[in-house]
Amino acid sequence: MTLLADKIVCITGSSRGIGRACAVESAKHGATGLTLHYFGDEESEAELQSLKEEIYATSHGHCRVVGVPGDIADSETSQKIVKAGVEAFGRIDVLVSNAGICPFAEFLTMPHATWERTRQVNLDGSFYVVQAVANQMKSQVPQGGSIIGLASISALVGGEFQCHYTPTKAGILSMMQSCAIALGKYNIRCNAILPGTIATDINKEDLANKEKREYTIKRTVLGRLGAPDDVAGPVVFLASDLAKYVTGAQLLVDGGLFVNLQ
Ligand code: RM4
Repeated sequence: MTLLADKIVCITGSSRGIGRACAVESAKHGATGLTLHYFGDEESEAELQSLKEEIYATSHGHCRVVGVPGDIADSETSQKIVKAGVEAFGRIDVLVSNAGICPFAEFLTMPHATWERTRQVNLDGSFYVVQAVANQMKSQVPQGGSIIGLASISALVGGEFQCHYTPTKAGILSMMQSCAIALGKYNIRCNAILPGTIATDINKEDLANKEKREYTIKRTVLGRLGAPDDVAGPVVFLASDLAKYVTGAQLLVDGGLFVNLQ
């Protein structure tokens, strides 16, 4: 499996969940360098260390990893990510802008801080890292690369306790559409992945509600919640040269959750 042979891949929010699965799948597909952003607290530090070991084992030492801790909502973090990646590998071929949060909350009583933090991490953070990496992809030789924004089914539909979250996912989808136009001339492709309900830390508490869980599974045509590696495969496809003529596109990865009206 070498869809990403000799590619340098950068992933934000990589220490767990979908980001982690994308890192492992990229190594499996022959990536030689991974620039892995993670939050940097004690928990994510330990996760990153175990991920490094997993990637070393998976790639038989073929894939090198550079970890970059930091709050993605801080634009400095994106500068650090690009600097570390270029110093280690000389270039960035793929960006998976994945870091995100979803603190489920009731709308009318939601503190403004919850809205602000969710917007800062999910949307501002995506903007900062996409812009920083795109500038690198424009200046490197050969020029270009593939940028994948992790939007969501929630870019297309609402959620009662996600009034602060769904606008950020719609924003990421829209950003990829406009960036595709702005960056095509530099051979940079920009696409959005729209995961459905993927069982990870982000929704563990929400899906602990038996009724909500059963409703979601029943509505999902393929009859199960998604797993992180269900998303990693489509990400590797969009990152690879198999998708060399794909830009400005959106790909639902939701087991049929979106279409299943009746
Ligand atoms: C996704 C989608 C899922 C939810 C997670 C937290 O974008 O909204 O349904 O469980 O976010």
